[in-house]
Amino acid sequence: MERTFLAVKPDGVQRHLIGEIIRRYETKGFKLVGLKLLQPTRELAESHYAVHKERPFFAGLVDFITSGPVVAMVWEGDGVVASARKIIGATNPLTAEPGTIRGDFGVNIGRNIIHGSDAIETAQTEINLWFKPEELVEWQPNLTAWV
Ligand code: 3AN
Repeated sequence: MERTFLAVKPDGVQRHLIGEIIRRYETKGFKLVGLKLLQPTRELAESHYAVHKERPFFAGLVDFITSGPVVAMVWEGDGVVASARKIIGATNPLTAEPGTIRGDFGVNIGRNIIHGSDAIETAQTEINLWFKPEELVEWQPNLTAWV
């Protein structure tokens, strides 16, 4: 089953958007299989954003992502990588469509609330970087047991 890595960035945590963001993926129908709050080390942040290391915003990006707690998540479902990106919206919150997370809550490209893997292979790399195998939970809902 396809999986993606999502992270509520320090701005999203500090603006109390954790619940709102989780709600969007839960109600869409994806399954949460990994979840933790952590303050990333510089080593983790530099590995995560390694593709951007030559970009002028790299140092600021690493400073920002390590500045406070982040909610790291793994979500599972058919087509979850592309769908999660659609729910997030464009990189620049000013051009992100209303109805997307960035379109609804952000104004600043350097403070764009949430990260989502951009491809299936990237998702696998990011999941392995942020989570140990034993931190991911395989589970099936038992919808008849609770009603
Ligand atoms: P996305 O998060 O939409 O995949 P990327 O991968 O192009 O966007 O960029 C990774 C992160 O780098 C963005 N989420 C944003 O926080 C930051 N970033 C991208 N472009 C800029 C920029 N021009 N100035 C500052 N930060 C940027």
